Amino acid sequence: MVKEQEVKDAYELAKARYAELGVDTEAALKAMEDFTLSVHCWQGDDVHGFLNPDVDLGDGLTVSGNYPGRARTPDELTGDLHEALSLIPGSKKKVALHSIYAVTDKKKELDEVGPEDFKYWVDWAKKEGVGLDMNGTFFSHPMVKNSMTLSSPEKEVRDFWIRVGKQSRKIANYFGQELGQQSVNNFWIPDGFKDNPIDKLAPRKRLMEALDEINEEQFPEENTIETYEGKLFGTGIEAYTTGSHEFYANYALTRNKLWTIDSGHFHPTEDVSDKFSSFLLFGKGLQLHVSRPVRWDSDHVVILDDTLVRIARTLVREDLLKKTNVGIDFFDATINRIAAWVIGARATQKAFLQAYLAPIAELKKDEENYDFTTRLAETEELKSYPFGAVWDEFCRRNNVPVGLDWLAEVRQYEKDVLSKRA
Ligand code: RNT
Ligand code: ZN
Repeated sequence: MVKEQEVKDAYELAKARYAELGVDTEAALKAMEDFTLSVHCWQGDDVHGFLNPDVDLGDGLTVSGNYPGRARTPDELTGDLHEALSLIPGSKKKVALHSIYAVTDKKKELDEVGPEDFKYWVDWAKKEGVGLDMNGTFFSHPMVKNSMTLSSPEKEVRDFWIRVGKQSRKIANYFGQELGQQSVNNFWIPDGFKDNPIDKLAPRKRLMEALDEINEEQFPEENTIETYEGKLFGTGIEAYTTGSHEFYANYALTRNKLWTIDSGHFHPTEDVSDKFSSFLLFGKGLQLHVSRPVRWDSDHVVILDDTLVRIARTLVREDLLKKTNVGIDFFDATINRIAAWVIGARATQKAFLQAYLAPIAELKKDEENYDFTTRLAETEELKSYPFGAVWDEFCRRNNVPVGLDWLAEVRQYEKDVLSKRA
């Protein structure tokens, strides 16, 4: 066990070191108290959901591994989420759901689930003190025809998915109403072609019209807002993605909605953090899906790597967090799933804390005065400042385990709960 006094002492030393550079660690800790992180529910059950849990995950999504203890019921999933959330510091958290996580009393189709089927989650969220975000589910269902949903040439197929989209908005509105905080409703649809299409325009036109139809009903924005997630490609749709980045950025801009940037959905050499200001100078806001692509959109557990550091730094330095919702999106079934949540969430928070621990105003002045020497010298030196001591103090103040102590708790939970799942 980490000794509390040592954490406090180390923090005092770190505070003094940062103060030399004009950085106020207390201000950074305070900023972290206001930082909201949306934790995706689907890491807990490998994206099975409760509606058709046996349908194979397809449509460009892959979860590998079969680590024991996958959550199979609503109570198992909320139990696991509760355990994970208790090991993640910070007072503002949300949980992101999908249509397939509806808890129904009788068998229902995907396009039939509505607010009444999410009462279970709302009751739980109230108890847990978290907000809820939403995602309509447009995959893993027989109505995905030839890799198409909302852009299908068949009206019957489009109409089915339009109903799914409309219902997802009602559900998100219900979350906002009940929980008193805006529910961000994310739309990702897997549509595309494996091989070169003749007509790239027509499917996009159908997708645009279907989204407009989904958006006909008006809901108060304080309850919910829609956000749209594009992709470069998916397995099985290598040649053409209907919902490309440009498609959704333009859709979001012209409809006054949000654009989702999933860090796994770009070319490996693209710096996603460079897109924030380019969009936000014109657009209403962003939703992030922080993920980790290893060679492709593999959805590895997020770690504190350069990409994540750049994402956090950019949002903090450019003061864009007030227009950006940060969520995580990954699924790894080769490791303990609760550990996966905790590692990914804590890495994301660490990146933001580190971003706050910099003399940002002074660095901006240096830059404006063409003092690129100080800019480089200081940002390099900062990398070895005692950031870890401030992070530990953040955990201590939030009553969550410091350092690796959380792993012992996960191991205990694994022994008491997960290992008993057949
Ligand atoms: C898929 C998208 C999408 C999903 C979740 C399950 O490529 O990233 O966000 O991961 O909706
Ligand atoms: Zn995503």
